[in-house]
Amino acid sequence: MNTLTKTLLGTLSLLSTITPTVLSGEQIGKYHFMTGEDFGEHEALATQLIDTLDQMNVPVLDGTKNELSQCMSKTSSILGYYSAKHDVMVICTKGVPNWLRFETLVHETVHVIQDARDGLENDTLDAGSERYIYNLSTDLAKKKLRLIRESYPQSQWDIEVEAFYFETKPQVVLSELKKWAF
Ligand SMILES: [Ca+2]
Repeated sequence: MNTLTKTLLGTLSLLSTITPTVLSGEQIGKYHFMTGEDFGEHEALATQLIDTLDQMNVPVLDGTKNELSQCMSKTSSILGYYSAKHDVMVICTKGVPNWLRFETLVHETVHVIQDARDGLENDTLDAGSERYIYNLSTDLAKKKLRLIRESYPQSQWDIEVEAFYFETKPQVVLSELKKWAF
C-alpha cells in the first residue's frame, strides 16, 4: 500500500461522509484532487504549492466535489482545513472565489509547515517561539486578530496568528515549504 493510499484510507475514518465504496483500490482514483487550474489567476503559484505538498505526501482534496460534510454544511463557513493526523488538506470550493480559495490554500499550507517543524509523523503543530508569534501579532490586522479570538479556542491562537499573517504572502510560504520537502 503506498503512502497516498494509506493517507486516504486514514482520511476515511476522519471524514465519515465518504461512502465505504471508495475503499476499493481502483476507486481511490475518483477522489477529486485540486490542481493549480482550480485557483484561476493564481494557477502558477498554486501549482507550485500543490506540487511541493505532493512531494511531502500531503494531498489537497476538493472538499466540495468529494462532498465532505465540513464543506457541505449550510450553517458553517469553513473554507478549508488541514488534518495533521492524516496529513491531508481539504479546500471547500462551492461559491468560493479564486482569490479566497488561494488564500485558504496558503493559510492551510502554513499549518503543514507547522506540522513539519516537529515532524509530520506526529499530530502536533509548532508555531515557533512566543516572541516570534508576539511580533507577528503586533503586525497583524486588528480585524484578523479579532477573528482569531472569536473563532478559535485559545490553544490554537498561536498557530492561527502565524497562518493568518502569512496567508497573504504566498511566495514566502512557498519558499518555506520547499525547505521541508525532500
Ligand atoms: Ca507535527
